[in-house]
Amino acid sequence: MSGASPALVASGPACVALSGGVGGAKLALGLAHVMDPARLLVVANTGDDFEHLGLHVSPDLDTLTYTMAGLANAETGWGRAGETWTFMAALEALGGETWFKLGDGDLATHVERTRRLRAGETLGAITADLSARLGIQARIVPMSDDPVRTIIETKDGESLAFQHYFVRLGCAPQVAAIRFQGAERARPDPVMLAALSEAEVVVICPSNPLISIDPILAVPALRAAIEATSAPVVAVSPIVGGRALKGPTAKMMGELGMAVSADAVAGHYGDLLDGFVLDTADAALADSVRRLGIEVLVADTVMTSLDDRRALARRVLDFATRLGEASAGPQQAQPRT
Ligand code: FO1
Repeated sequence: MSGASPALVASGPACVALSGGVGGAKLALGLAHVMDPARLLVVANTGDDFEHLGLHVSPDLDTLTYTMAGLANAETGWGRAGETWTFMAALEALGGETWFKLGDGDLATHVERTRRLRAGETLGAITADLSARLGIQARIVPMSDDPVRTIIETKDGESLAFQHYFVRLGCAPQVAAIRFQGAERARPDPVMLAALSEAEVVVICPSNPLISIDPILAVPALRAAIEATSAPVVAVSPIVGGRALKGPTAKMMGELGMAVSADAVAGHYGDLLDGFVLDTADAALADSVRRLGIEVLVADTVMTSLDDRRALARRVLDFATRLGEASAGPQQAQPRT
């Protein structure tokens, strides 16, 4: 945003958002449109990352970056719009692995990220530079520069790297457990910890809680910083009317014995939350969420247009700000114990 007053920009991000894939990126874009984007820091899940064809692929970082840059493929929710597939066709002809589709433009991202990682740059530094080159003013930060890999333990005893479960096997295997390999040793970027200490609002975007948000919360110092922040923490339900809008969220929740409902997601995040945003279709669940000690906003959470994203972002920020003011009240806001 040109001409933003130095005080505004220098005061650090007012909002820290946690995001995974498609749903989260949509709200992150909405947030960037309704506030000073220089005060928005989006923490991206990297548990989906994997080595493929000798390349380091970071799907959720790329979905976020492409979405925030207006380059995302709206149909698939991943990769770039207007893609060509010459590389994939040539690879097929050579008998290479083509189950994970890499468009020609998208391939440039993986080649350049891999080159820079091998040259010793951190994932965070590379992400900041690629974002700046795409004109993105909000900050996109990987949850850690250390490797964290989501592993799906299936009911027939297999351990699957996430993309093999999600893409190669099309989420067919029954999930028995989900692990985040390396999370216990992963350190968050200090930029994120500083942002969380200065944040006025923390938003958990409507991403899959199990495979997009849980990996982020599995980074110990990051979860601790969210628990310690005096900023209100608000999550937007990824489940509407008992269904996930996209992806395997509902199937995985069911297989893990969770109720496939918006209030089950609120319970899953538990005492991290000050507020939860339910879709109007789930207004009847408001009391069961309030009984968890979590304030509720009922809103239209299905985002199909950019206006929907902006409208939801504005409502979420207003809701969180009201919670912040309410908790600030006469006594100073107490850091979460
Ligand atoms: N998802 C698919 O279902 N099929 C694909 O071929 C595929 C390729 C792909 C390439 C780059 C990228 O950044 C994402 C890609 N995805 C694909 C989506 C990806 O598996 C998911 O976006 C996340 O890992 C889960 O949100």
